[in-house]
Amino acid sequence: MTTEIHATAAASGANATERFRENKKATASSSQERVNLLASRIVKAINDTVLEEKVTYDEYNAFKAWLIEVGEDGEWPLFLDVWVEHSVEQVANENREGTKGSIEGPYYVPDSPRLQSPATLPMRENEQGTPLLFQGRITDLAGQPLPGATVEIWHADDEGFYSQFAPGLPEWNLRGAVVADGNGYYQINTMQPAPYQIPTDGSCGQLIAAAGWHAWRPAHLHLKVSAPGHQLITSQLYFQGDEHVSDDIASAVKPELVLDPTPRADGRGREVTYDFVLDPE
Ligand code: MBD
Ligand code: FE
Repeated sequence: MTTEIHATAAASGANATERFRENKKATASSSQERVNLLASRIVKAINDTVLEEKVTYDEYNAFKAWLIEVGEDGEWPLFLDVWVEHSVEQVANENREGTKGSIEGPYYVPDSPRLQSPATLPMRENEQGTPLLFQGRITDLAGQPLPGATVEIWHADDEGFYSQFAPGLPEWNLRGAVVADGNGYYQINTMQPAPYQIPTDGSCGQLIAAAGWHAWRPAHLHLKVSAPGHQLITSQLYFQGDEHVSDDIASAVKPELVLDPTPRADGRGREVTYDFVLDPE
């Protein structure tokens, strides 16, 4: 069992690293002045911590060993997305007027199957969990519908596993790009995701245990919503009643992003309506 879990964490880290390299190839280059500013501030923050907290050689060497392991485990995407991305997202979206954004996290895969609304996400015949009908409207800031808008959605299964980052799942399980109808409405049939626990046997898990933190993110749907002439928004939605909504290890919950699904009239799981509002380009 331990080996199985270890293999999962390692594979997940390696996949996330590989994905990042593929997706984010074309990064803008910063000026020498900007690199100097940012690198100097980060190095200074570390040195200030060492001096103020009187860090010992034992602690310095433990830190060095841990950093080496993060790389070996392929957990840099996980570490950065859990502990740093939320601030980057806050800065990036501070002037948005429409739907609130949230972090992308390490498990996005582009080019998922394109589906016309109303859609059912690819899932196994015996997919476990509570069915969820997720629906709503995509409009501009003035409330005008945006026909042809697309809702890209990806999320964990009922056990907290993401396809392509855990073994044994079909390639596009619980991933899809759903095209809204002519009135900007989308309807997505999926399965309620489970809360997500960060792999406990990798270097991030070690840090969490050593610091006495917890490893949980609340259950969440990941989304990228777009429409021609409008800014793409990357966001996440959560579920009321989940204890980790107020205690997300990735600090990525905002009150506007918490859903409260209701039981469906036909008794088949739950449903919830959430409208997206996109800022102009
Ligand atoms: C996730 O599913 C996630 O969304 C983030 C941000 C980090 C780790 C796992
Ligand atoms: Fe996630």
